[in-house]
Amino acid sequence: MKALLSLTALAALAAETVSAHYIFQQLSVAGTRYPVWKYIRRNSNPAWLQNGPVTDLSSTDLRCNVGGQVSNGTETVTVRAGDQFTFHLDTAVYHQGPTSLYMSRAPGKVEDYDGSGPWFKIYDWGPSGNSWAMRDSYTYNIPRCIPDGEYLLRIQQLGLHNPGAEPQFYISCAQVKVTNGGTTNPTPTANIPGAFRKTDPGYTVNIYNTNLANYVVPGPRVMTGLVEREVPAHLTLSDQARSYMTDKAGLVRAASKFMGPVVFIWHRVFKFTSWIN
Ligand SMILES: [Cu+2]
Repeated sequence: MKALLSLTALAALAAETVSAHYIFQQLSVAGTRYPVWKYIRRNSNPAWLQNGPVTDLSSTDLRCNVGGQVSNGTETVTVRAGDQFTFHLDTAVYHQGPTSLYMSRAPGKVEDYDGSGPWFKIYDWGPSGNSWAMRDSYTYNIPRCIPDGEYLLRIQQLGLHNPGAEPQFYISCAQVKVTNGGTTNPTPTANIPGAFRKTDPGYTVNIYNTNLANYVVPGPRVMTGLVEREVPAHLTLSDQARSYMTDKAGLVRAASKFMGPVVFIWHRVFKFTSWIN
């Protein structure tokens, strides 16, 4: 019986391992979509494992995927602070869980940077009711306030679909050079590994029997000081409201419920007026 059980477990593991998962493999910046793996560090997994997850919470592979500590010839794209960017996947995300965006400033050239410095978070797509933002692309903006310099721009989707098994981290890092930035050194920050712990409620949660209204996405809080203009116009109203809610600047937070719809309408009016001009 025991042998049969482990055989079943092994078969399940094999099925999970060889089945295609998904990976963030393509970057757009300010409306230009670049070829697959251009400006994104490609993991060193064999082809059949290319879109597999990282699960070891103590591994440096959590930074930029397996082998992602080195640039391995990846080029760096110049972006303006405030620019919109998109990470595209090979296959739409299909494991429930949150998606987050992080950045970490390289001390020098990002092509020489291993991601061992502090990371700050710029956005979370958390649950909405019981549903998750499971998409084939995720779009946000480079914060306007961060200093010029070269950064790793990291996206992470955490697969929580299999309670009891290890949650799965789907990760990619792009190399960006930020220009036209500001003077804010974002806080809070965390190191990777270290930012995600086995005890985090957002990591241990059984998503199928929990009220997700108070779900907290693992990792540091979204950086303070993000302002309205960084909320992409095409996001849904609830996405916009949530992005205000994650900003701990008290004033913005207090005004969020009222300002969300106002900004949403403002965007629409603005789009319309730019269209008729
Ligand atoms: Cu999978």
